[in-house]
Order: sequence, then structure tokens, then C-alpha cells
Amino acid sequence: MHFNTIEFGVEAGVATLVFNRPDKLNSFTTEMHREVRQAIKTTRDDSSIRCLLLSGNGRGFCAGQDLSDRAVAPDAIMPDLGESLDKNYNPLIRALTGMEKPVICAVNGVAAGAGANIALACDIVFAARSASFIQAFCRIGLIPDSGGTWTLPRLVGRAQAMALAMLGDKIPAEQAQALGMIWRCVDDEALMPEASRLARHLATQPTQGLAYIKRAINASFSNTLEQQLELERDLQRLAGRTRDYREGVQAFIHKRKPEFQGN
Ligand code: T3D
Repeated sequence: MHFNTIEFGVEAGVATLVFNRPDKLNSFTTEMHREVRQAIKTTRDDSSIRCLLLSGNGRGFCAGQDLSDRAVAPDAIMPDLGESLDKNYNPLIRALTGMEKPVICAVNGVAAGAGANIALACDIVFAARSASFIQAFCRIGLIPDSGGTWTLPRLVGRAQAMALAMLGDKIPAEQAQALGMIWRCVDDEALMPEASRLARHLATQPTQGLAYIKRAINASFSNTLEQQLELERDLQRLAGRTRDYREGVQAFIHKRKPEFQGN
């Protein structure tokens, strides 16, 4: 597969997708959306891929929409941003959150606008110490999209989310970790080694079971306890029928390392 705006490769069960428009801080064009969609579809459909790792090249992770793609001159016909979300950003967030495999994000630099919320939609987020998160939308009269108004309050609570969204402040990675926005802030040179190590580990784990965990935790935000207990029952029933469950229990009983196949 040849791509112009991303790098994509698969090794040891891990698909690595790297945004690659470093001169524009990896901001999204239509072409980049198309290529990311294709890479994510490959990741979803190939059962030998058991984890997705996202990152960016250069000093940015992703600066959201490429604003030079937007006609805003006084005499221009205004773009329909709702259509842009329908066609591009919303399907991307659905694909990441609905992916039945773990999605790891390694935020290598500034993550702004949709770039920040794409990172926050991933399952486990690492950030380099020099990286930062900016809900830049309010600076140009927009609202946080790509799930930001849903994800942020759930990660950091209403008070923090409201201020992050209304002020558009630059939040350094260490503060993002302290706020509970991300899993770990690590030294810059440790970012890819740590994120790759975790991705490779997850690619050897019970993939289907991890998918059920993801489904249950994501559903919990809109479920009552009663609904969640029922969901846990249903998913545990399915998990208990996987080969990996059988392998896990046998390996425990025989005091050996389990060899999970992902199903
Ligand atoms: O429109 C729709 O489809 C609706 C959906 C919208 C989703 C969104 O994401 S809206 C929000 C869009 N993003 C932003 O508003 C962020 C814009 N970028 C910035 O505010 C700053 O670049 C940063 C705070 C992220 C980083 O600042 P800094 O000083 O470190 O870098 P810089 O000098 O501003 O940027 C470096 C280059 O990247 C520069 O290009 P140049 O001058 O060297 O040729 C800059 O223009 C370019 N760049 C950065 N962000 C974007 C961009 N070019 C186009 N679009 C960008 N979003």
C-alpha cells in the first residue's frame, strides 16, 4: 500500500499508523482522511493485526483540520462543516472507539483541535513530555468536535472540560496526565519504545476479551448500574466461550505461560 500523507506498516501483530504531513503539523486534508480510513479498515479486517498504534511525524501529533483547505474569504461560499464531520471526523472516531482491538496513541508533539480529540478517543494514550493538548476550536469560533464534548467531561469532569474548551489553553503532557486526560507522560526519547512495547504486549493478549472490556467500559458512561450489570453478564458469557479463556485457565492450572490466539 502506498500512501502520501501517512505511514502504515504491520509488524508482530501491531499496525502502526503515523500521520505524515510534518510541515503542517499533520493537519487533516481530504486525502489524509481517505488514507487514514483505508489503513484503519485494513487494521480492522485483518485478524492477524491485534493492536493499532497511532502517532505522528515531526514536532506535531496532529493540528486538526487543515485550515488552508477552508474557503473563508468574504465572497466565498462557506464550507458545510457538518458535512465534513459526517463524512470524515465522525466515522474516524467511530472506527477508533468501535475497533475490536486495542488502540494505543503515542502523542509525539502538539495535538490541537480534532488532533487532540482523536488522540483522546484512543484506548491508551501516551504523550511525550514535550507534547501538549489544545482544544483550539474556540480560538476560531468552533466547538470541540471529534467527540471532544463527550470525551473531555468524562475524562476530566465538567469543570475542567468547560474551561479547556472555552479557553483553548495549551495543556502540557504532564498536566494532561495529572488531569486524567491520558495514561502516561514519558520522556520524549522513551515515547515510541514504551508505546511500541505496550502495543506488542497487547497484540499477544486475548484480543476478543480486550474488545469486550472496551465495549463494556465505553458503554458504562450512558448505562445505569443495572444495565451495566446485564451487559457484563452478556459479555462475560461470550468471553467465557472464547478459546483464549480456555487457554488462560489451562495455562494457569499447568503453571505455564498462556499462548493466546486472539479469539
Ligand atoms: O473544518 C472542518 O472540517 C470542521 C472540523 C474541524 C476540526 C478542527 O480540527 S478545527 C481546529 C483546527 N486547528 C486549529 O485551529 C489549530 C491551528 N494551529 C495552531 O493553532 C498552531 O499551529 C498550533 C498551536 C497547533 C502550533 O503552533 P506553533 O506555533 O507551534 O506552530 P505554527 O507555526 O503555528 O505551525 C507550523 C506550521 O504548521 C505553519 O505552517 P508554515 O507557516 O510553517 O507554512 C502552520 O500554518 C501550519 N499549521 C498548523 N496547524 C495548521 C497548519 N496549517 C493548516 N491547518 C492547520 N490546522
